[in-house]
Parts: sequence; structure tokens; C-alpha cells
Amino acid sequence: MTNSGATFINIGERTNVTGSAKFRKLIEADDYAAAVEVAREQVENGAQIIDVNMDEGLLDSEAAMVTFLNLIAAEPDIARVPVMIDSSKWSVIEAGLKCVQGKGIVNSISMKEGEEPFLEQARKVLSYGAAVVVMAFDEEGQADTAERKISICERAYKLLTEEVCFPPEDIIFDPNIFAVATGIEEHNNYGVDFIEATRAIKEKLPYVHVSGGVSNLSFSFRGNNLVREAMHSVFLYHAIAAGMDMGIVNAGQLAIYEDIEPELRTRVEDVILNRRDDATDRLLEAAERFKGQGGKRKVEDLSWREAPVEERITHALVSGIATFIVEDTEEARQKATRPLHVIEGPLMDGMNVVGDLFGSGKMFLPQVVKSARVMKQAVAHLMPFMDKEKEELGLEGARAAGKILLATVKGDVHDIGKNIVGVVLQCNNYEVIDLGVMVPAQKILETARENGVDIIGLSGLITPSLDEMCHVAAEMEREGFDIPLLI
Ligand code: B12
Repeated sequence: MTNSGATFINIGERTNVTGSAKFRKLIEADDYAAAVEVAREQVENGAQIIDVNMDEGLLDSEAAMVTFLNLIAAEPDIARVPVMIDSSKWSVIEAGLKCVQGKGIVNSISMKEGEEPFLEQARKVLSYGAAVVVMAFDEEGQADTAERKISICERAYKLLTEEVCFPPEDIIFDPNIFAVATGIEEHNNYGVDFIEATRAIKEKLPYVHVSGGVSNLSFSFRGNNLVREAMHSVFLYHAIAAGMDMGIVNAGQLAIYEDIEPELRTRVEDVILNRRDDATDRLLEAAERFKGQGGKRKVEDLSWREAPVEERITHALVSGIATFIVEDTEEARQKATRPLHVIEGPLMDGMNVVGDLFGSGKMFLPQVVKSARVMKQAVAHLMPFMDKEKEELGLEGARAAGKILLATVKGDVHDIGKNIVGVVLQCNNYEVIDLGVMVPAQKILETARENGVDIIGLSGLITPSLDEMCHVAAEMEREGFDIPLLI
């Protein structure tokens, strides 16, 4: 079974006291208001699950877990994503399970202490209705080879589904991502072991998911963010293709696969796929040269500014760089006959590149969130020019050509296209009522009736939205609407 980048789920790792010094200090200082902001920022930047870990010796971890979970439950922007309750202490997990809203995920249980405690914990997780991360860990220790990872997961699957009746779709296996390029020969195959185990687990164990903590992989390159980001992206590219469904990642720290300097990418790939004996040495040598270029690299390397404006716009969208987007959009506008042509031309072309990279696993959701923000800035710059054009055409103040209701259907958050359609319609003298995103059918129909609209226009880009659109159409028919539906 294969996966694509677009369905990969990013688990935010910043609300973890063991992984983030900033978050730890906030919790230790009892500054929960600021700690909640860390969670919000994670979600805004594309995390679809947040991992919460309070395992710190000096903390009352149970109390901290409960306080934090209760606080984020009261924040709609954060509470819309599931929480992964992460602890090595069962008492902390259970404290979290008692107060988490919606369906939680326990991270993690394993057969480290044998089958009985494993089954007992699994029964409790099930009684709380949560999903569970199962580490590939047994009485002998953590699984390192592909064979051991697969056999432990098979054993755990059998126990969970047969002894506990645990729903297999709620099982998330973590087959352990270990550090590669450590200089120890036995570690060289760790990347391949994870990828191969993932492939086998997804083939052999129906309905389960596979996850992992990605930053472990690049542990040997601490301090060299450029190399670490490249390693994470290359690894995810291959692991996702093998069926990895989700991962704990630092959403802000992922390189775009295609953007990685080709020599570095080859050397990283040699290490991750264990393609040559001297792979580690060659990466270490390259890492020295690439050292210090991490993080700020994309902003500092301005060679892309020399390219024609259309390419610059694509680059800005793909890399999520907002710095020059207004300037570039303006340049493109001056070249174009109509402001709308900038949207239909370079901006749409750029978003299509983003879509292709996203679809093929070479770009990840947090990066697409940034692209969407850049796109919105560009469109916002063009808006006043489109209004002006309307004025010049003498449409301002004229009687509206018609009233149209626009909405992105329930379950779908994509709104860039809908907003553009709204702008175009307004430019053509339609009065537009825009209900935003995730709009239920009933709200659409009520608003349409109250406002006596002439047309309903629905937007939505994910496959389930088609069904939702059919549902709206059926409801329109049932309620006796006879106006056109535009999709
Ligand atoms: C940007 C983007 C996002 C952003 C959206 C930000 C925002 N505020 O809109 C974010 C990062 C949030 C996002 C999230 C997701 N996305 Co997305 N996303 C995209 C991307 C890259 C570009 C979409 C876009 O804005 N294009 C530019 C606009 C201008 O074009 P457009 O939307 O097609 O609109 C034009 C026409 O369609 C038409 N139109 C649009 N609406 C209407 C309405 C009417 C009435 C009319 C007449 C015309 C019309 O006119 C517009 C102008 O020409 C596409 C890939 C792609 N190439 O489409 C994936 C894509 C749509 N996303 C995809 C997926 C899978 C997701 C996620 C499920 C990922 C995830 N794992 O969580 C989530 C979905 C969350 C949800 N529940 O909706 C898939 C959908 C696959 C599928 N078949 O289901 C795509 C196709 C990527 C891919 N190749 O796999 N995404």
C-alpha cells in the first residue's frame, strides 16, 4: 500500500517538555497561557495532531497534563485537532485520558514488560475509546532490524485484535526511527529497516497506521539544521511512499525534497537507503561544507530574484516566502492587460506546482499552509486593482447582475479558489454573499432563502466534497429550490 504526501499527517512536537526547552520553561514557570499559544501556533502551521508530553522529573506531570488538556479543550482553534497523550508513565496517560476531549491517542504502549501489562493497558485505552501508538518493543528490547520490527508488530496486532478486540484502524505502530550516520556500522541500515518494516506492516496487518518520531533520524547532525532538514525530507519521501501515515515532526523544519541541493540530496539518500559503504563519510564531508547554511539559507540565497517574474512567483509560492510577493505581483500586474490575468496565469501556475509537489510527497502540509498564505497576500494586493477596473467599466453603483451565494462545503477548508471566483463575480457586477469554509448544507440553504439569491456556488477540492455537493443538490431539490447550482 502506498501513501502520498498530501495524506500524511503531521504530529506537532513542540508541546513536549522533553523535546522543547521553550515549552518546558513555560510549564515550569506555570505560564500556561503562553504554553497554550505554542499549541495554537503548531495547529496554525499545519499540525493535524498535537503531541503533549509532560514527562519532566521536577514536574507534577499528571497535574500538568490535566491542566494543559483542559485549557486547550476550551480553545476552538486548537481543540479541532486530536491530542496525542504522550508519556512513559501510565498514570499520566490515564490522567490525560480522563479529561481529553473527543477521540484521543495514547502514545504509547508496548510489550516491554510482557503480554499481561500490555493487554491490561490496551483494555483501558479501549474503554476510553482512544486510539493507541504501539512501539515495536518487546521483552528483549526495542526492535532494530526490519525482521524484529515486523514480528513484534505482528504479535502485538494478533494480541490486540484477538484478545482485546481492539479496532485495528485505531492501532498506530511506531517501528522506531533510529539515528543513522552515527559512525557505527550496525546503524547503517536503520533507515532501510524502518522503511521496509513500514511496507510489510501495511501489507500484512490490515487497517493499521504507521508513525514515527522523525527527528531521531538525524541525531548525529545536531547543530547542522540544513543537513537535518534534508535528512528528514528525504526519509519522509521514501517512508511515506512505503506507507508511513503520520510522524512527529517539527513542522517548521522540513526542506522541500526538490529544493535540496542535488549533491547533498544524493549523499543524504545514500545514507538513508544505505546505498554505499562510504555513505556516512561522504555525508560528513558534505555536511562540513553545508554547515551554517541552515534555517536562514532560503532567505539569504537570493539568486532566484534574478529569474523572470513568473518564475519568482512560483518560487515564492513553493518556498512560502512572503517577503517579495507584493512587489512581484505588482510587476506581473503591470505586464498583464488585466489584474485577473495575474491570478489566472502566474499565480495559478505556481499553485499547480505546489499541488504537484504536495501530491507526490515532495512537499508537506505545513509548507502548503505557507504557500496558501503567500497566495492570499498576492490576491489581496490585486483586489483594489480589480475594484478599480470595475469602477472604470462603469459597473460600480450599477444594478447588480445577480446575487450569488458562495460557500466551501462542510468538511473542506480550501478557499483560495472560491475567493477568486468571488472576486471575479464581483468584478462582473454580481453581489456576492460568501459564507466561508466548512459550511453545512442547511446553513447554505437557509441563507440562500433569507437573501433570495439567484445562484448558489459551491467550492471544495477534496474528494469527499463531491458527495457533500450532491447532498446540497439533493437538499435543494427536496426543499423545492429552482435556482441554478454552480460547482
Ligand atoms: C493550498 C492547498 C491546501 C491549503 C488550503 C488553504 C486554503 N485556505 O485554501 C491547506 C494546506 C490548508 C490544504 C489542506 C488540505 N489539503 Co490541500 N491543497 C492545496 C493545493 C496545493 C492548492 C489549492 C489552491 O488553492 N489552488 C489555487 C486555486 C486558485 O485553484 P482552485 O482551488 O482549483 O480554484 C479554481 C477552480 O477550481 C475554480 N473554483 C474553485 N471554487 C469554485 C467555486 C465555484 C462556484 C466555481 C464556479 C469555480 C470554482 O475556480 C478557481 C479559480 O480558477 C491543492 C493542489 C491543487 N493543485 O489544487 C491541494 C489539494 C486540493 N489538497 C489536498 C489534500 C488531500 C488536502 C488535505 C486533506 C491534506 C491533509 N492531509 O490534511 C487537507 C484538507 C483539509 C480539509 N478538510 O479540507 C489534495 C486533494 C486530493 C483529493 N482528491 O481529495 C490536493 C489536490 C493535493 C494533492 N495533489 O493531493 N490544502
